[in-house]
Amino acid sequence: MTEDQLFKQRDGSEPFRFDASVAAVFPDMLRRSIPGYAASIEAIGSLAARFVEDGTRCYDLGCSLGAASIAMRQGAAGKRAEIVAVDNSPAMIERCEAIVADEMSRDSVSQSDIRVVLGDALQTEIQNASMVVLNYTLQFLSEDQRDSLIKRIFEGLNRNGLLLLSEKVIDENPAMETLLIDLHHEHKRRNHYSEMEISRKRSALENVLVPEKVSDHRTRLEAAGFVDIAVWLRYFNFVSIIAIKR
Ligand code: GEK
Repeated sequence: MTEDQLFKQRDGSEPFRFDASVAAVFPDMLRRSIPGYAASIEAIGSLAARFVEDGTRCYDLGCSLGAASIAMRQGAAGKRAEIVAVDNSPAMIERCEAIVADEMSRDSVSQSDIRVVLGDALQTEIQNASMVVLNYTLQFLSEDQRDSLIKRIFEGLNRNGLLLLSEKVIDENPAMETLLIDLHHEHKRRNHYSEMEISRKRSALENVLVPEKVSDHRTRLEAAGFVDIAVWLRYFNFVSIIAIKR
């Protein structure tokens, strides 16, 4: 795994983009930056085993290097579904294609294929879906785009289909928000990011990653039609939510 040293060089004045340098260090970046990331991938596998149905599609929107798609494929082993992995970053998709091809050649037990697509999640047609994953992707869209994507996901899900939505959030309580940010930064320092790297990345992500409150996510999911909604993971200011279409 190549070590993420991006913000040792970059000063954070340029907005964060998912370019080739980010794609090259991405697994290390997520592992050291997002508390609970590994748990989210593990749960995606377990949820796929329960929710993926034969003859349906699964979507991984903002798939990056395909970790969630591979977890879905492994979890859904024995089912024949099509997993559609979409990302609008050419650098991510180029690497994702190679990783997915390798996974499919090594694991021939699973009968589900992963189709890797360079494209915008907002333009992706969602149909006959038993499971949709938005693992830390919605936070990069504008508010209007978030509303319309969640509505389209609801419409494209089959009855009893599952949406998994993971996000960075802000706390309702400003004092707790300060504490949670501080705990997150401490987590990053423990994972060998320096104070300078943390602060530069924070600047680069300003207005690029815009977190909302858990209650905003719940309101949006309910407005789209979801009734059964639960936060299943929270680690500092990172949450993962599951919602089932009834
Ligand atoms: C994982 N889910 O490893 N359409 C498609 N992709 C997009 C869009 C869009 N409109 N906007 C952003 N992206 C992954 C991790 S990373 C999370 C997801 C992070 C893509 C973007 O190119 C990037 O690859 C991904 O969403 C977000 O489980 O870096 O914090």
